[in-house]
Amino acid sequence: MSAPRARPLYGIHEVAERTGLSPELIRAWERRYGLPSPERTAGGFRRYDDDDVERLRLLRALRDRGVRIAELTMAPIAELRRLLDVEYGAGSAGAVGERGPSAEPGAPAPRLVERLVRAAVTFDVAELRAGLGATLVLMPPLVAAEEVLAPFLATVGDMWERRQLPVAGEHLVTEAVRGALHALGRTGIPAGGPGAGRAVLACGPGDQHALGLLLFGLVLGGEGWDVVHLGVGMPAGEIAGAIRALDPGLVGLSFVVEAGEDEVRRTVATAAGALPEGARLLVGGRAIASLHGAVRGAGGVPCSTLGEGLERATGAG
Ligand code: B12
Repeated sequence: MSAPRARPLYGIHEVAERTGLSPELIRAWERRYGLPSPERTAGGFRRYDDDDVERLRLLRALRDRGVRIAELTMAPIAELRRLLDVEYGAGSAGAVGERGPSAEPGAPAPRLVERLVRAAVTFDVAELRAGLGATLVLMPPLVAAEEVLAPFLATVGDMWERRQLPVAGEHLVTEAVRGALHALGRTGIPAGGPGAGRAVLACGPGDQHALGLLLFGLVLGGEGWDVVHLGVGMPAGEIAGAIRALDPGLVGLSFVVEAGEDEVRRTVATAAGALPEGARLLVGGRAIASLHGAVRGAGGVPCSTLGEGLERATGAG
């Protein structure tokens, strides 16, 4: 018989603080792997005990050392500690500090970002491809997208804006990321996983910023969605026509360059009007940051991050 469960103590934000994992990722692990399975208050809020926090800290440390945590779903805490100490030579007490191991200078995600930025700046194409390959092979899609590719692309974008990287460097990076995603088939894994439906993704009318949706496609593909990219600069009527033809369970729109509230509202409402019954319409991108009310009013679900998009895609919260 298992030992009695310790008294639940922490809310999800405190657990996020203690483990260095985002609340979105903690919920995603629970949904995907049942890890951990916290108590709920009468109001439905998650409450985690010390064992849950310890398990999440250990899993984060192992994941940061390149271990696929899907393989550790059933492992007891003692086994996770042993793995970390013996197989990965960490010494669990030291390796898993209050903020979690990604705060360590040697953690893989920041190291990969640094490696990729260096490759971009020096036009080292082979190293760029190798770094992207390592990211996509070693890390679960949400982690690869949120912790490596998004910060990498944001850094490259900032450098390009400040003229620290030529246009050619920015294009090289965009094409390398696109190429790596296609090569690994991560932008369009056929339906069959937990998502098991079709997702149609499009940039708003006149918007040429493709990378946010490319990453969202990676994340959705990892969950089994059959991802169809309509690409950049899509007029509202065209998006609606494609939705009717493709019959998706999920539509994702991105607005990065400011289009104005009217255009966002009109595009979202037109897409919402074409949605099949039960399908969801998620809307993201920096240009909707102050337009969440307008997006909701037009029938869309505003999303601030890729993790939130994934949560909304599956209906979990
Ligand atoms: C690269 C870039 C471009 C490239 C895009 C290349 C490509 N293939 O995508 C090109 C050269 C085409 C371009 C053009 C322009 N750009 Co530009 N661009 C950028 C830059 C430097 C980086 C954007 C980027 O790719 N970031 C990386 C991605 C991964 O992050 P993201 O887009 O923020 O998306 C994240 C989230 O928002 C989320 N997300 C996004 N969409 C969605 C959707 C869903 C459903 C979900 C769940 C999540 C989600 O996921 C991502 C990961 O976190 C930004 C400045 C910056 N540093 O961010 C300017 C920027 C976005 N551009 C800007 C502008 C003005 C333009 C131009 C008008 C001309 C110009 N001055 O350069 C044209 C406009 C073209 C058009 N009509 O769209 C402005 C927009 C400002 C504004 N207030 O509107 C910015 C902010 C620069 C600036 N500081 O002025 N640009």
